Amino acid sequence: MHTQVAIIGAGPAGLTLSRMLHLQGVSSIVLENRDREYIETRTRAGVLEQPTVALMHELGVGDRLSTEGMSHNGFYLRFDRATHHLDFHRLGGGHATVYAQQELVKDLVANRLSTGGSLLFDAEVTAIETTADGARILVDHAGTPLEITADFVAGCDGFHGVSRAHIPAGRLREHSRTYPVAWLGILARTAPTTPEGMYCAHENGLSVHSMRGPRITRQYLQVPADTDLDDWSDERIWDELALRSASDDHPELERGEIFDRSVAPLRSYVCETMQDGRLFLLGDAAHIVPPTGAKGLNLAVSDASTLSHALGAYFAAGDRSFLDAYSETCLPRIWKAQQFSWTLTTTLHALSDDPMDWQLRRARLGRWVESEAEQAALGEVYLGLPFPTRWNFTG
Ligand code: RFL
Ligand code: PHB
Repeated sequence: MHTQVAIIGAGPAGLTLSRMLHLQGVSSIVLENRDREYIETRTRAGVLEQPTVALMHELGVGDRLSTEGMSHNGFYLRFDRATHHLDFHRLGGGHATVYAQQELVKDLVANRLSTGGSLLFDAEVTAIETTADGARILVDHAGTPLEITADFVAGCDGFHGVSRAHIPAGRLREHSRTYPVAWLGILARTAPTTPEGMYCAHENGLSVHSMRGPRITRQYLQVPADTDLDDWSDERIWDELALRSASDDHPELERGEIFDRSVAPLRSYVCETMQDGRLFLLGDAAHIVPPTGAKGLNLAVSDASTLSHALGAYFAAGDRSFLDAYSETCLPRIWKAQQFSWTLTTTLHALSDDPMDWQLRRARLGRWVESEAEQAALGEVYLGLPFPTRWNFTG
């Protein structure tokens, strides 16, 4: 089987890339080692930047996003028992949209299948071989070996995928930071705590109060990195969420049935370079941000935008310059998102017992709520910096 671009992984990066290539007349095959139901129900991100939403509309996958996505002007911050709204829309225009990652994945999968896309589930890539003018991919397709040849390979297989290891160690510069904390995330049947998402900084640690609809909330607790979910009963989760979000200006947190729970580590990681010959890395395969600030999925989509543009230029006019510049085009935006996530992470989490650290964090939080200049700067990144390059899909 031959294709112009073999895409490893059907997450937001791989599926978005496949759709964009299709619109540019470039063929691709998406290889996903999980089944369709698994990737369409995996609970993960929820906040989409403005450029991500705009792109999804251009790609013809914005219908449900328009009707079911919740458009937010900013977010709430709560500390010292007081609630503050950071209204980024008022300061600079734009909105963030709350829409579950698995819903976006469903929309992209449905679109690719209905437009003749080649998407193989239960297809685990076991080996990648690249030469100067192509690539060979070995796949275990539900127990049957399969070989695919391609002009290019897009490694969209997440942080634990196989494609990053294909770049020779000597060419790879890795930057990594792990945090001593994780996020315990739940989905619960309750009304949203605040009309838009909220971060609460408390001496016990961060709590985050987001939503997935008028009666479904997504909430997170900072917990130690080695947390065992079995140690967290529903009552303990609600007690801790209530304690960390207690305020003098809002009623106590509503409790309800918890129907999904997980623990995710916090990590910052970037690998430079993001390419080697015919192989390109996108999304979590190349970089990870801690979830504070909600940048991961959006970075994956931004990389897909940059690579589809570069591949489009190559296949349309034989111009390799955008492909050659892929890493250096992506990395400045990735580092700005890393910096933003790191600032939010270190300001909102309790990462030390030193009282001076808390005073420094409070001072920064104080500036964020009192200064419109600080809010405008935060808002620019939260709502989404422009994508580095973009194919014009409208015309
Ligand atoms: P994905 O989504 O991990 O997809 C990779 C896919 O590759 C497949 N795969 C393979 N397929 C074939 N052969 C192999 N050998 C393979 N190895 C792996 C996997 O099965 C998978 O389907 O990567 P992608 O596309 O780069 O997307 C990245 C995002 O998923 C991730 O950054 C976000 O979920 C991060 N994130 C958030 N991002 C946001 O933008 N906004 C948020 O609000 C937000 N909240 C979050 C988050 C991540 C979280 N967790 C669970 C880490 C909240 C949390 C709690
Ligand atoms: C979410 O709604 O899942 C969410 C909200 C804020 C974050 C991360 C995730 O920082």
